[in-house]
Amino acid sequence: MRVSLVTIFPDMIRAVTEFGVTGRAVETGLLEVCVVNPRDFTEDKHRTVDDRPFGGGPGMVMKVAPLQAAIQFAKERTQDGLTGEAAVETRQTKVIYLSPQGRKLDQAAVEALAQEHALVLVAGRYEGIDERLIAAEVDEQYSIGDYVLSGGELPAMVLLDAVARRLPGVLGHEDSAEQDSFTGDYVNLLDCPHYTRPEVFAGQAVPEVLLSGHHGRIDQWRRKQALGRTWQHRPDLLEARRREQGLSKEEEKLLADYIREHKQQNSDTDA
Ligand code: 9D3
Repeated sequence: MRVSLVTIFPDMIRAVTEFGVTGRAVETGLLEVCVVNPRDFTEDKHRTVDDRPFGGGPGMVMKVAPLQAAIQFAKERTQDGLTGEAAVETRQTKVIYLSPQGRKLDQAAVEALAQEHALVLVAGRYEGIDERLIAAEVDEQYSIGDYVLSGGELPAMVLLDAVARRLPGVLGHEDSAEQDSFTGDYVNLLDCPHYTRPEVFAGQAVPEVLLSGHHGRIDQWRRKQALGRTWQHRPDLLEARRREQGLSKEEEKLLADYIREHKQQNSDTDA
């Protein structure tokens, strides 16, 4: 996949392109990232990238001309070197503006974006970008949650990280369990708890079943923990699970057992 990211802070993006799973995706060419700086499209001596808001008030807005030139250049960069059918496909480069006004990014949106050939991600600074530039150049807007950040770079990197992990070949088979958690058995469930050595740590033993070597019982225990923790901490997700995947007879029993044990524990501590 080709991604062009528009930002006045290009160095921030190295956190995605140079580290970990996403760094490897770039290294192996499964993901091509190019960073485009609106400052390089300014024409004045001070290379100005902000402008005053019509109507007055505090705060600045991204200056229109350099930002538009950067977005258009970024779009072209996703098509460089492509001819014929590939160019036709990529002509539909999707332009995404990271914005507090956007739809909340979730895994379903990530899966859909991972199907695209090319993306342009626009990160704003200051109070944001001119509404007419959104109308002229932007296809979709995403927020990453209801809290105030200083700009769109971290959200763009969050989106890019999430999309990159869903590209074919980016996760090795060592992460096949993780594949399941998106596509199969663990959709809309929180993860089960994890343990490693030593067998007793801070006075707490590892759950015995995990030392048993009995893979059927271990899978069942993990499934029960995943269901129980989702019930406890994310009832909204459990509801989505019931609606979208449904719970099997087996899962209903595991969850009922977890809830009964949980309530038993609470009445023990109350007493
Ligand atoms: C304090 C500034 N606010 C005035 C009422 C509006 C505002 C403008 C610009 C708030 C945040 C930002 C910068 N944020 C983003 O560009 C952003 C963002 C976010 O802040 N939270 C969650 N998702 C996103 S996506 C882009």
